[in-house]
Amino acid sequence: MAAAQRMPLTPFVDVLPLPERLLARDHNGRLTVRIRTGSHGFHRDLPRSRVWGYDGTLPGPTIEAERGHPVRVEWRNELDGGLPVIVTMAGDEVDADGVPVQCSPGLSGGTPDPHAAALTGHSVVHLHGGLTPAVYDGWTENLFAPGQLAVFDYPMDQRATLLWYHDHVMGVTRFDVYAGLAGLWIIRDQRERDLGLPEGPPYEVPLLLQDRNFGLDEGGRLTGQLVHKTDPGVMEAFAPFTVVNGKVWPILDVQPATYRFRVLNGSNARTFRLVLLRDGVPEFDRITQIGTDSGLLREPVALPPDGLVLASAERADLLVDFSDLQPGTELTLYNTAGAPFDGAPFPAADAADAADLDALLPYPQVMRFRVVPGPVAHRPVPRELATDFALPKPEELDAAPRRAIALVEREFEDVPNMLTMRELAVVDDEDETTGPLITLTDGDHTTRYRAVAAHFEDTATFFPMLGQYEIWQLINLTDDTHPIHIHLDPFQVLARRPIGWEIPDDGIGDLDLSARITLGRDPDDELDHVIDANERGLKDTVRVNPHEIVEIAVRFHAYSGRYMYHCHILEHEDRDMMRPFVTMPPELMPFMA
Ligand SMILES: [Cu+2]
Repeated sequence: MAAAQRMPLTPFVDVLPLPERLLARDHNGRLTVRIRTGSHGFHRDLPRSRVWGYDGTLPGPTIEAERGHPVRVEWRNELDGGLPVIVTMAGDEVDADGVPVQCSPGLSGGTPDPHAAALTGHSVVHLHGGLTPAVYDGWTENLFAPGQLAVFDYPMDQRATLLWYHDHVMGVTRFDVYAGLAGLWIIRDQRERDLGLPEGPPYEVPLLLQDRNFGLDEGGRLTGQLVHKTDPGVMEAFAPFTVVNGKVWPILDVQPATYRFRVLNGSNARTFRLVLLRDGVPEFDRITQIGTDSGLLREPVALPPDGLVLASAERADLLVDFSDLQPGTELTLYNTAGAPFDGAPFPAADAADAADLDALLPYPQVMRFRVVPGPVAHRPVPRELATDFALPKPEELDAAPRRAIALVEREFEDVPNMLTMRELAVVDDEDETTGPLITLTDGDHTTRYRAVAAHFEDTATFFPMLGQYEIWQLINLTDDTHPIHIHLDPFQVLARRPIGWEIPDDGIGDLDLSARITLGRDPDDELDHVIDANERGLKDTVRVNPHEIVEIAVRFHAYSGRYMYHCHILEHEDRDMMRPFVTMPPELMPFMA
């Protein structure tokens, strides 16, 4: 483990900003959001940064809506000027001192990517987690240029939860979101009010976690220029500075009360594993998780012993009790997840020492809470939360179509790796043995598959029928964790199953894939492959760890059309880890060719 570096910016000096709230009910459900170039201060000691933001701000305004009350948003693209991010690939993975270049600011000898510099601000907005008709879902190729607008209708016929809206442009989502195009969207409903959960300030606080990097001037001083830097060995940008609601390492004054934190990991690629320390000791007992991606869990749960893991796009609804603490008490939130994240554990008690340059985690600090004088307001945690969902019944799963998807990384010499989702079709004919095959062996039983789709533009092969449960098997044949997101309806995690796999040399071609997969634990595999208690809710993004098959049950119910599913590591999504699927009403299925 390489030693920690000195922090180039003073931590915990900027107050945590709270994004502007845009309450749909105050505008009769009709909102206008201008997508604009803006100027943003990431830290007290940094020059201001040029950004792209919704309403020109970073994060964008938090839109708050009510279940059952539709919201119409006029998204006006008023961007001007080029992409406010310098995109570069450094020449080497480490600098002259042996420090990984992604742990440092500046370009590390890389040249600015001219194609990224030439981007002029085409946009399309996706409401992540929204039950949205296909025409308003933000199809990745349906762009609107500066000067154009899109009017999207969001029915809001879904459970209360924290969603987020962000850019989704084909091939460049990683740059547009990094430039600032992300904002929160909260849906509220009567169930949450009946439970007496905090709503709005001061006790409900959104926390949008991201990582960012900045340029250096000739004198080696930080500029505010946003830099998206990769290197020849790591295709994702893992930036050294953790930003919460747009500020690097902020501080929040809290009263001795119970707070509700709505946490989103909005990073391009970095996974967070959050640990709260007081005087160097983990403080898990004061944290209760009540909700996940698609709203309330059935019952409150404690955090996993190593900390709260959130991969890109995952959310957590937390109650944190500060009511017993004296004014002046400080608690610091740390991240212990190395990058690229592979699920490897890290003891929570060591969180303050989690800095690890080799794991591209130079500064584990996230933010600080400081207790200030105020009325003591302890709020009990409700024992029962959601009552509106259950696991699918066995008979519903017996009839469920099963779909298999292999996650595959194809390596190239001179361009970034290509990550694809290989949709697999069962090969029924025992005599069919020519060409590449994928075999999945479970004890005495072997299923043979062939890859039938690899790239986003390949023909759609998934046609889920509305109202019917499906089981999707996500098979990870890479060494990293991938957060897989499915648009439209949420899903439930049925199983995490350890696997071993072998891919022969040259086994990963363009559409071709040869692999031998065996259910059961690989001898070198140290992951526990459990479903965490906080994953037993309705999810829209699930982590698929190395050496693992994740099985989910999903049922699309309301809207027909062409949607997407993809890895939410934006560098993967943009390098082809995304595929379409088409939901269809049952009565149309007989007419599908
Ligand atoms: Cu991925």
